[in-house]
Amino acid sequence: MVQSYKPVPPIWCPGCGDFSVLAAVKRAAADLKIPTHELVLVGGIGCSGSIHNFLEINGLHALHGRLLAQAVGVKLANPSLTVVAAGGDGDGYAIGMGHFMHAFKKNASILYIVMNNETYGLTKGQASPTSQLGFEGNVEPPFHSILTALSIPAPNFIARTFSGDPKTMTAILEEALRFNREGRGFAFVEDLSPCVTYNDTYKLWREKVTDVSKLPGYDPTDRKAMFRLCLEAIEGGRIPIGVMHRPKDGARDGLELKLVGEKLGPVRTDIRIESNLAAYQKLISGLA
Ligand SMILES: Cc1ncc(C[n+]2csc(CCOP(=O)(O)OP(=O)(O)O)c2C)c(N)n1
Ligand code: SF4
Ligand SMILES: [Mg+2]
Repeated sequence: MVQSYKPVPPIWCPGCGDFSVLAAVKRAAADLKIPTHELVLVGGIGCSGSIHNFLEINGLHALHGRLLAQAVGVKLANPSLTVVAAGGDGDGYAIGMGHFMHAFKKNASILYIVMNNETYGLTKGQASPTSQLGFEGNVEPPFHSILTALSIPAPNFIARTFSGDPKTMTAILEEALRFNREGRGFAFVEDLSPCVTYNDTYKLWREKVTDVSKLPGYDPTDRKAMFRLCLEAIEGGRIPIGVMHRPKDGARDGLELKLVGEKLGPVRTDIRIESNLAAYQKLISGLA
């Protein structure tokens, strides 16, 4: 008998920014008509990382900071799947930083959503890599994921959304998922997702977010110009949001196409002994 796991109601605090991400992921998957059995969500560790428990899809709870490695593995095992990795700023930019950097370079066609609340929500509000100076005694300047993403010259899709604007977030997630489903590579979307319990930034962020597409000189195909535009916005005390990079050539450059090709991938490979005996015997005799 096949049994299906039923999603449970979210355990997040009322008003948590992660609710908008949940709604936008649901809406985007429905709009793109992605069958639920073809959608896999790999969650990180943190409040945000429990998102897959609230969706009727295939979910995997990764180790802290290791969700990208596992999501890339899922994609390579079966490239026909739509794979989303989702976690927090602590998960992605602290313990997971090594995987974060390499994900841009590897360029597997997966979507990575980071719910950035500038704190470790689950462990009760300590400073994270994106925390502002002074937050919980933090003496380090905040890490800027968008500037880092833009500094890696790879054909990725890069964007930032705000939980206070779920409609735009849905449109951006749809574009990111289409990008992945066309085999064009890695899509990174950071959502500004306030933690209403330990770092309620809704009011401040609403005042500070700046849609980059409205800035003079906006061109998301021009990496250098976008870096300058975002850096200037940050230095001017603004928080840039919107699509920051979109490769113009439409190349199908996903890692899975280079390593697995158009085939269905290892999970669909016939590994029965009787199917592979001749090849195995040939291999062994070659070693003798
Ligand atoms: C290896 C390991 N180290 C530390 C922890 C403790 N821990 C659990 S969640 C978390 C950080 C959560 O912050 P974030 O990723 O920003 O997610 P949020 O709860 O804010 O959504 C930490 C440090 C852990 N679970 N595993
Ligand atoms: S502690 Fe913060 S991040 Fe966690 S569910 Fe509550 S509001 Fe959301
Ligand atoms: Mg966090």
